[in-house]
Amino acid sequence: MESTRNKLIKLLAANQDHYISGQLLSERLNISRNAIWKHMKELEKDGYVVEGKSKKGYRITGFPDKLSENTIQWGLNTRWAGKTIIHKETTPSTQIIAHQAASDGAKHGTVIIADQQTKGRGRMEREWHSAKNKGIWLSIILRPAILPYLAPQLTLLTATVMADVLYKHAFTQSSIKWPNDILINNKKAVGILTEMHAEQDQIQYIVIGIGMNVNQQIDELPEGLQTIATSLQIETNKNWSIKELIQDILLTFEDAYDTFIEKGFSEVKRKWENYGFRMGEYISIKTLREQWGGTFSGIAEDGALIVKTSGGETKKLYSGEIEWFRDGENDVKQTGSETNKCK
Ligand code: BT5
Repeated sequence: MESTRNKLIKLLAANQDHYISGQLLSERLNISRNAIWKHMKELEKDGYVVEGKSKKGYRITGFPDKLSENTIQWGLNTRWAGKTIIHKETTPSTQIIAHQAASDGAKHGTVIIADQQTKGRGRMEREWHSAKNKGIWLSIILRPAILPYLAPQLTLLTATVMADVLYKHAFTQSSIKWPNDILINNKKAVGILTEMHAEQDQIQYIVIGIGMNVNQQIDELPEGLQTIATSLQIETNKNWSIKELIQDILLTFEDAYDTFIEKGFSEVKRKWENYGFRMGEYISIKTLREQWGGTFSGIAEDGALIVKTSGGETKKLYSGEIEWFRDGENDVKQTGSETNKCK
């Protein structure tokens, strides 16, 4: 059931340019006029500027910049993504809260967002740097009716969603580096972490974590990241609205997810391959046992990377060290790993 606050926010958002009477609000929401007044006071606490005039009613004239459940839901036109939002100013990791909420029964589409993470994590417990108010640190809880082995497809789907959002904001050069990094100008701007809880071949829930660097200046990134990471601010020299980007991500995600559930993986695969970093090029691969190379020719249904060797053999890669960057271009080697670490 949608909360009264959500309904109120929707009504106010749809009537931004005129007053809406307390009477009408109380009839629509089925609560007293005094209760409406109390909700307005709560919105003011969040930083909204509420104009209340006797005989005319209420109108919102000022919108806060900071993140909260209300500010994100204001103007969020999704059907299910982000209908419940848990916002924290600071938390070790939104993934931890999401797992807890999901095991307590949180609904499909519940979103956890933090201004700052003190123990943001990447795959294999790698660290994810998540400075206060500088980026998007969020987790989405999903309850898809798909088989657990298909879960990696949701990581790939999320990567295409993030690439689409960037493309829409004129980052036409962004690419997806297998399996889950989004690059702008060859530097990582977004990371994705998928964690799953499954029992007896049934997914209980999946948590998709998205980290996106937004408003960091270069010297606000840790030294070790300055040559390999970037942010929207670094790329464009302007400040971005984190709230609007979150809304955009949730809306784009919802559309892509619904299409995926309805029509399957083919659209995700097409999009992913379109954005794929070094697609069609020669890549060099090093595993514990051997070193080999071939042409990166696409992704498989199970999320594996497909490589065609010069001998004409097609191989699937799930983990191993890949030399993505040519000599001199960027002196980092990056490690690919199992496409999904499932809990
Ligand atoms: C990832 O892991 O890229 C997944 C990152 C997921 C972060 C989100 S934020 C919300 C949610 N809550 C969490 O606690 N996590 C998720 P991986 O592919 O393992 O990459 C980790 C590596 O990326 C690190 O070892 C660094 O080299 C690099 N890195 C760390 N912080 C970064 C940042 N802010 N921007 C770019 N690269 C970063």
